[in-house]
Amino acid sequence: MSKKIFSGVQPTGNLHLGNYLGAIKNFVELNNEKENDCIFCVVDLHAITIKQDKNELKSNIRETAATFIASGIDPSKSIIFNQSKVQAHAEASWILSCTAPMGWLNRMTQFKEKAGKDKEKASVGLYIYPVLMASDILLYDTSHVPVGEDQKQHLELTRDIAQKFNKEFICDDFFKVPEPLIKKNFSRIMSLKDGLKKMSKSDPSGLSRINLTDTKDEIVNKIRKAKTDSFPIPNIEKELNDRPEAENLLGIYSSISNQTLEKTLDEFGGKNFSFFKNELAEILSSKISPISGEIKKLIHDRQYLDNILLEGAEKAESIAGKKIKEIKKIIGF
Ligand code: AQP
Repeated sequence: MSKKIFSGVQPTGNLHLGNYLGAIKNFVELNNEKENDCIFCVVDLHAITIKQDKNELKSNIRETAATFIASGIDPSKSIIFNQSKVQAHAEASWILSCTAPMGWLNRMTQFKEKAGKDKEKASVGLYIYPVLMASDILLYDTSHVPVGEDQKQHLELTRDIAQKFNKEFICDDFFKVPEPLIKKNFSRIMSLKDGLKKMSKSDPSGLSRINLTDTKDEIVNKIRKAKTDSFPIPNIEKELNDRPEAENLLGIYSSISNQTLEKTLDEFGGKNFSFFKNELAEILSSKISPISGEIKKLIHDRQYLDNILLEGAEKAESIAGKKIKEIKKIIGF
C-alpha cells in the first residue's frame, strides 16, 4: 500500500549516527519503495528555537540537504526542501497553537530536557515546537512519519491536535491522523560516553557521537575510546541488562548490519570488547565513509543544492498552499 511520508531534520550541525540509524536510514528505505510519496524537510524554523549563528545556519541547511542525498534519498523521487521557504508552515502553526491546550504542551518531556533548569529563559518557540511539528506533518495529509524514538511523544500530540481540530470544526477526516514509523529495535542510539544519554548533536563532547562527516580515522578513534565495561560480551540478550554502554554498541553493530541483536550476540558472545570494537569500527567506516565522502563533495556544489531546495519548495508549496487555504476557510477567515 502506498504511504504519504513526511519527516524532518533540524539543520543544527553535527548530524550523527543516531540521526542516521534512527531516522535517515528509514527515509532512504521509504524513498526506495516505488509506491510511496515522500517529503523530507530541512526544518530550519525548528532550528531557530535555539539561537543559531546566521552563517552557520545557512551552511547547515545545505549540509542537511546534502546528507539526505548522500545517504541515498533521490531528489527526483522525493521532495527535499527547507521549511522556511513554505509560508504555510508558520501560518498553520499559529492556527494550531490556538487548538492545542497548554496542558498538552506542558507534558512534553523534550521541552523540559532542552530548557533545563532555566526554563524562564527558554524561547516561546522551543515551548511550542511540537505544534510546528504537527503543522508540518498535517499540511501534507501525511499517513506515516518515520522518526527516532525520542519523537514518539510529539507524534502522539500531532495525532491529538488533528483529532481535536477535526472535532471542533466538525470536519471529520479533514486532517489525516498520521501513524508514527519508529523502528522496533535500536530506535534510540545512545552517547558513546554515557549509555543512559541520547547521542545528540549538542553534546559538548565530540567523542560522544559519530558524525556523518567523520573520517575512517575519527570513527576508529571514537569507537576505541567508547565507554564499555570490564565483562566479556554475553551470549544472551538478558545478560545485557544494566550494561547500557555494551547494549548500545552491540545495538549499533546490529542496526548498521541490518541484523538482530541475537545474531550479533551469536557472532561475538564470549569475545572481549577490544576485538568487537575493531569489527564495529570496520563496519561503521565501510557504511559511513561513502556517505561522508559524498556529503563533502556535494557541499561544494552550492548551486546544485540550492536548486534541489528551490524545486522542492515549489512542489511543497503547491501541496501546503492548498491545505492552508482550506484550513482558513474552515476556521472562518
Ligand atoms: N540518538 C538518536 N537515536 C535515534 N534517533 C535519533 N534522532 C535524533 N537523535 C537520535 C532522530 O533524528 C531525527 C532528526 O532529529 P533532529 O535533527 O530534528 O533533532 P534532535 O532530535 O533534537 O537531534 P539531536 O541530535 O538530539 O539534537 P539536540 O542535541 O539539539 O537535542 C529525528 O527523527 C530524531 O528522532
